[in-house]
Amino acid sequence: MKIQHLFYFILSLIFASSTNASSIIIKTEKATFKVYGNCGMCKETIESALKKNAHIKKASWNEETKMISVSYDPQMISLTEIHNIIASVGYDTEKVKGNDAAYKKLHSCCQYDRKKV
Ligand SMILES: [Cu+2]
Repeated sequence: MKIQHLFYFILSLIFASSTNASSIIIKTEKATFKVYGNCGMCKETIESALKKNAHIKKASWNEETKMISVSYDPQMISLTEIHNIIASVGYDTEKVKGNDAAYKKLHSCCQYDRKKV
């Protein structure tokens, strides 16, 4: 009898958690910020680095304005982490300085003018 009770208890737990899970709406947050770069190749490098992350739904960098628009799941990834991904492939964002080694490996046309620190 006790085992049966336990069974129903577990069953109700599973039910409760699954209904809970389905009620969580996946929220997508949007952000736009500056990323320093030059050309279409930069665009490709920046966007493909971001798109490798499953929690970033959209990434689009504008060559003229140097602004990137991202859509992401804020419960899974923070905006700071997004800045860090871009920095890791060699690009400066308005918040995070790009990785120097990665910057040096960029194609010469992609080695945008950096602010002298
Ligand atoms: Cu480039």
